[in-house]
Amino acid sequence: MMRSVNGVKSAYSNNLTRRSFVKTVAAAAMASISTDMTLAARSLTSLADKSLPPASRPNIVFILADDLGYGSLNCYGADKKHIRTPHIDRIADAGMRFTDAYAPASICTPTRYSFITGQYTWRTHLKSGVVNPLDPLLPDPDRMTIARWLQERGYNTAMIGKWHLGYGNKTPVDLTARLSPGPLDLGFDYHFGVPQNHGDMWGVYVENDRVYGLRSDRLQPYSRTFYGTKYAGLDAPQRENKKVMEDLTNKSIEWLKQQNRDKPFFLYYAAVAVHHPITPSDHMRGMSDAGPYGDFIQDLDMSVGRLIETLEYMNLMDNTIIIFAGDNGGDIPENDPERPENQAIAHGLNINGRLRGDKHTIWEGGTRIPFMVSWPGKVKPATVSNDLVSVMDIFATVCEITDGKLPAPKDIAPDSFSFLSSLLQSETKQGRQSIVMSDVRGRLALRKGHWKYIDNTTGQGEQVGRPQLYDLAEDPSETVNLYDSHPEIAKRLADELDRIKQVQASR
Ligand SMILES: [Ca+2]
Repeated sequence: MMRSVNGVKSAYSNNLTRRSFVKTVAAAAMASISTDMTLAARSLTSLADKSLPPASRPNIVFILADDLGYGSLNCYGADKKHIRTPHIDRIADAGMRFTDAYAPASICTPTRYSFITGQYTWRTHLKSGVVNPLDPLLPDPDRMTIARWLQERGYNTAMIGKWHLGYGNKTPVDLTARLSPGPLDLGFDYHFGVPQNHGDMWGVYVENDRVYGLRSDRLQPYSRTFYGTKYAGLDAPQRENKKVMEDLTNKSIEWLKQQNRDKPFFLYYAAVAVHHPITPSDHMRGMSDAGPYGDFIQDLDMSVGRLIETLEYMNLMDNTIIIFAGDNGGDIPENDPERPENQAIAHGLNINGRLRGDKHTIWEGGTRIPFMVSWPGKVKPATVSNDLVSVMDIFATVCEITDGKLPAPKDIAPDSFSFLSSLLQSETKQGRQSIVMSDVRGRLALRKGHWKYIDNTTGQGEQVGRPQLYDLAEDPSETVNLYDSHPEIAKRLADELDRIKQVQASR
């Protein structure tokens, strides 16, 4: 199962084996006999019983990468001569890797909204684009979220990392006041966040409902962000771009170290890598063979490794589901060969694999994402699924895992389909049959089976070009528009897209 990556992975796994062995011996010596027997019994049950108990409480760690392309991991085809991603690959080795997973949109905010609520973002007032740095909280605190769902079932919950869903209830948000409503009002017990991304105008972290380390309400804006906007100038510790991944990972590890076997936990870890600005850590600089962008991908991988290692040292892995996903496709800046993304391409890295388009676009390169799930004793190691799944589906899947059934879609997770049957390779496949995706302007597309229909109306009602139809089985790079030659298929998909738009819940 473990492949040798120029010796990297084999050495890593040997180390882990040795560490795990030491840890096991130490744990066994310390544990009381009764605890030991309980653990052994639980472990035997999970191995023998492939059908899920009516209610189970595994720990859940969801790792969301930012702007990570479909071709930017070794387990999704990136050549090891360009970049090395041994830790993320290990999740695929230990569990199931999905080939046809989608973000609900090709930009940051809608994917994060849909993960938390199980609802398409275009059902809200946000018909295109993202939440801006001074916008209020997008999710309605009265709506059930995945975090509150788990909190109500006894989980400790935390959101650490890129938030990008706004704070407060007015525009512009008062950065020096209490940032409420926010993540704590959506079911998270703890929050340590980067408001938008590590290049944003806030320049600081948020802890729970305050700017982290805020000393006074004095503002002293100076210097400009990556985007040319003035920094807010808050009187608080300023983020250092190249250290943000490490800071977020350290905070996550601190939080994980407070967890134990007695109470389940849910960690939503949202990395800022590999969104621009491309700011690899000092440690990783020059270690990849694809320039700074490759180094930044490897920083992401290193953080994932540190999280997994923590769970392993704490002996929590056997009851922990790890889900890893991208939030949208890789970003390929136009007309600027100096940008690190384009340097990586020049080195030979296919950021989005062979898919057409990139972040912001309606093409597969904008919305098809790396997605994998490990769950010891439940998900068979090193399996690959081509079932249609979405980041938005994690909510319903979690509902089925914790309750053994799904809540009515009218109120909870209305566009979320459980993929538990895919994970467990059940004989009766359920899951979703189609998925809607949107681009930066709110233009929608529908994938059903191997067909993809692209509508030509934006979220603001403008017409762009003509409708399109692609056969992804024959033409995964979306090169030949079949709209004119297959009008009946195009109409069938267009009708389904209309139907999903009209109803309140597509599940
Ligand atoms: Ca993103």
